[in-house]
Amino acid sequence: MSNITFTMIKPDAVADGHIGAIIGKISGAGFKIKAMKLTQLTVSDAKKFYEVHAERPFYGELVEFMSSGPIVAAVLEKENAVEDFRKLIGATNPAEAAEGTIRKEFARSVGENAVHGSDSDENAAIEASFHFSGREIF
Ligand code: 3AN
Repeated sequence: MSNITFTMIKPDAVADGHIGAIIGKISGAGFKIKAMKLTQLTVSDAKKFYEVHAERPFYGELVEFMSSGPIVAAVLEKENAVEDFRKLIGATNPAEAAEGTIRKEFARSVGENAVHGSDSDENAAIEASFHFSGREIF
């Protein structure tokens, strides 16, 4: 599982009509789609998914935002997937994201920042199984 990462196209980017453009960038960068669905997190799903941030001041806002509308969840495969995907999405704050990155192009703000990308191989596996059963990953 070390060549996979997990992503979500967040409610801001879905509402802004960027699903197609973001998937195009992901595919163009050489990631293979192993699983994908349009879904919506409940408040309790979002709390659980972002549990590591429970003590951060923005946790409540993050949970509210991430459960506010549909998202696209996906599992992606590529050599060095976690690191390469984080490069493709850019810095958490779009104002600091490099030119050409997904967040630079599509994010609204540091909180509503268009896409999620796993931060480790271990979390990629945990996050993928949070959203997909074995038979939904190809
Ligand atoms: P990243 O998504 O770049 O790994 P994390 O793990 O530090 O960033 O933060 C997780 C999510 O929490 C971010 N994607 C963003 O939606 C939200 N977030 C991070 N920092 C802030 C902040 N200062 N204010 C509001 N929301 C934030």
